[in-house]
Amino acid sequence: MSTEYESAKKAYKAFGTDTDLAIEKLLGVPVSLHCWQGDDVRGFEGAASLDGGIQTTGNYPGAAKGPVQLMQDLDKAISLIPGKVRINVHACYSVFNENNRADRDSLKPEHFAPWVEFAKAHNCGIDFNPTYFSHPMVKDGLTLSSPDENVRNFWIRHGICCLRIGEYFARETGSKCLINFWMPDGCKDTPADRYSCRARMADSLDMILAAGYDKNLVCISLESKVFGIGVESYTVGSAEFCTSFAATRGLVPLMDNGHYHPTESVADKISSFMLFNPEIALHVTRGVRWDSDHVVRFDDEIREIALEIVRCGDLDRYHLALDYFDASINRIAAWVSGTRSFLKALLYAELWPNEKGAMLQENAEFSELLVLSEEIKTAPFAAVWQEYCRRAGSAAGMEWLDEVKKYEKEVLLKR
Ligand code: RNT
Ligand code: ZN
Repeated sequence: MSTEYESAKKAYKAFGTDTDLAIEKLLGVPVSLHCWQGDDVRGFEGAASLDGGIQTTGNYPGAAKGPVQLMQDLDKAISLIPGKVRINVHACYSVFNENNRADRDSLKPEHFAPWVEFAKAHNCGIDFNPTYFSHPMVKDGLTLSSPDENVRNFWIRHGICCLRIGEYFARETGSKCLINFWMPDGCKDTPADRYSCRARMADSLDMILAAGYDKNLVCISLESKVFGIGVESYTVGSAEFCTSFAATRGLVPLMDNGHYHPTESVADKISSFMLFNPEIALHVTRGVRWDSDHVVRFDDEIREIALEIVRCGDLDRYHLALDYFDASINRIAAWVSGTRSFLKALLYAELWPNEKGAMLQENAEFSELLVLSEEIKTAPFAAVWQEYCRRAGSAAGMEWLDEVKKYEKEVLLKR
């Protein structure tokens, strides 16, 4: 333990927080790492381009091609992230051989066996996402809400396949799998009939749920969105749609903080969801103007979200996942930096004198609350972060980037 840490511990104690306790707590919290940062959301099906209202920009060299490279890169990223992780896999990351190719509506657990192997090697759980984009059966921008019964049934079958795959992940890893449904369905221009689309979406989701799933093995979340590129005027799975559907079917609501109007605060929404749901899920990301998927930074928005996470309930009631993709910088650096920034925010939130703050608010001592909120910002956070990294067996400073640069030279640039 460094002398810097010893003095930081004292400084935080003066604010009423215990740094050792904060570190211990955070070391037990898993963050779900999105596999799609490593290959610009391309997947392993040979998709020509990404659609569904999301886009990656940039052509930094070394993007992973195929499962071997992606898992090798993810392995590198995990080795540089301090703390516990899970892996978050999308259905378009199925691994086929010559004999078992299958379309999205007939995917089987065996197509994901290499992911189970990877998770076992890292002693971590797996979360899963049906892939409702980058596929010829997305017709006129619609999947589960399509008026074409062929299209709709195809995607219903896809959803059901994914339930089985999630159960398989949970059985194999011994850890419950979160299956997150996000559908890009929407319209570029003002629709004439919002209601029918939403009714079909609800009916399709109900048909998927009617196939049944083992609640001990999986939980299902529904992710809302306000708009996407090319679907600017209407998104079927809006906040109200997803929140209401999840609440009435016992699903977990998922908020992606890039999926709201820019002045809306996901931090503000967390307490309401936590009041009415046993568990909630988050996609932690960074919205910049029209894009919802920039690399997470240790910024005000993320700190505020982390503070609310810590203040609103036990950390095991949250499913915390990352969701961003940047093809303009080293993809492993993006993975590691974004995850470390989120972990920093969680540590920052654990160190905040939350109880004291709540008491000051209750007593209407707003001057002191303001001063406390400002003073805590300059508390010796770096020393506690360094100690956290040390206990997690990772480098605290920029040393990890040297590893990434070495890997880039030796592996990525040779691809
Ligand atoms: C898109 C959603 C969704 C995707 C991933 C790839 O806006 O955030 O979660 O990013 O499923
Ligand atoms: Zn998301």
